Amino acid sequence: MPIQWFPGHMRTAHKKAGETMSDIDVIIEVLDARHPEASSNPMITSLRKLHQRPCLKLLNKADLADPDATRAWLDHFNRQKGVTAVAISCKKAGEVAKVPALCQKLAPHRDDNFKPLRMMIMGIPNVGKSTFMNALVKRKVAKVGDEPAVTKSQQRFDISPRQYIVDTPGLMWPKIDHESDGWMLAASHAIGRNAVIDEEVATFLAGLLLVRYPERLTARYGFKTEGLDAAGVIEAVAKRRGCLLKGRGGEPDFERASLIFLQDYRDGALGRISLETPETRAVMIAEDEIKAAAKAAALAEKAAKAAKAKMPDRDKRLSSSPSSPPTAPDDEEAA
Ligand SMILES: Nc1nc2c(ncn2[C@@H]2O[C@H](COP(=O)(O)OP(=O)(O)OP(=O)(O)O)[C@@H](O)[C@H]2O)c(=O)[nH]1
Ligand SMILES: [Mg+2]
Repeated sequence: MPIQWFPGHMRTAHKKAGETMSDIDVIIEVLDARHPEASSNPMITSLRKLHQRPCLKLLNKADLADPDATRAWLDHFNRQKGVTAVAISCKKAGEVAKVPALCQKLAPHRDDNFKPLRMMIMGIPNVGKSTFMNALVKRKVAKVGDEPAVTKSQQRFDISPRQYIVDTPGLMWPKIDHESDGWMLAASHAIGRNAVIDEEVATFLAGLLLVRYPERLTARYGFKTEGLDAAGVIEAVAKRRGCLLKGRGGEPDFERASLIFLQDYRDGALGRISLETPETRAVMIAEDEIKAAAKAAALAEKAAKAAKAKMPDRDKRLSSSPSSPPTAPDDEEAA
């Protein structure tokens, strides 16, 4: 089942974000550097385009992402109109401190007490928006936590008479188009736990790591990956970490092993991992398009069969006759 998560408070938060944006100069969109496109909320893009606001994309948690993939993503985003992209880690104060100057470049006319630079932090849940705000103002003004939807309302902080910043609640959107985006978001804990099954998310992540980073699995858990499938990886983690169901003859506890595996990815214990690159994303989109076309063709065929089944017998005979017009009988030709 594809993952969807759009709780009610986000609809309200989206409306409020649109209202606040009218009085904002630059949008700071925080993305997860491990899957920046999967963590790009199309509703945020639409809002900023509607309000014609420049955007600084922060590929945050770069300390957890594969540096090669991050470089490729920066090239990709920096080619987009009205967008500047940088990779940072909110854990590094020096990287955070550079951000206001980058925003100032995007709105050079807003640089005095009468026209302060007005910045707004936006993004999906749990990408580090509030951590960024705290790091920027060097104080714990916003609550943070490693779970989605910690921030529930907007909060403004005046950095100086010339600059202020607004933190906003994490926003998802009503329908995630690509199924694998939902899995990536869930793996990185951007989706509420009530909307996902951890074992399924862990199995998705295991499958991806088997293809792209098998050596990390061996390095972390000490098992060889040859011949294993995704479920086999979780089973092997269960055995290595002693996750066995009590009184069931040593059967693996998939649930507990899944949580350990997901936490290892989220904490960076598996090393620096990116779940997508511009290339893998292009392939995924092409594959999804082929699947969608096949599904549409199957539906059309089913609809045509159903329509034919409803036809009276005479019409059925006509509709199954060749499409070229029947030739006239010899005697008509002669006449
Ligand atoms: N490793 C790493 N962890 C980070 C970074 N930035 C934030 N985090 C962690 O990510 C988790 C989420 O941070 P928050 O700042 O609460 O995220 P948010 O985007 O405000 O989340 P919501 O308010 O729920 O939308 C916290 O556990 C942070 O410590 C980073 O650059 N690197
Ligand atoms: Mg927050």
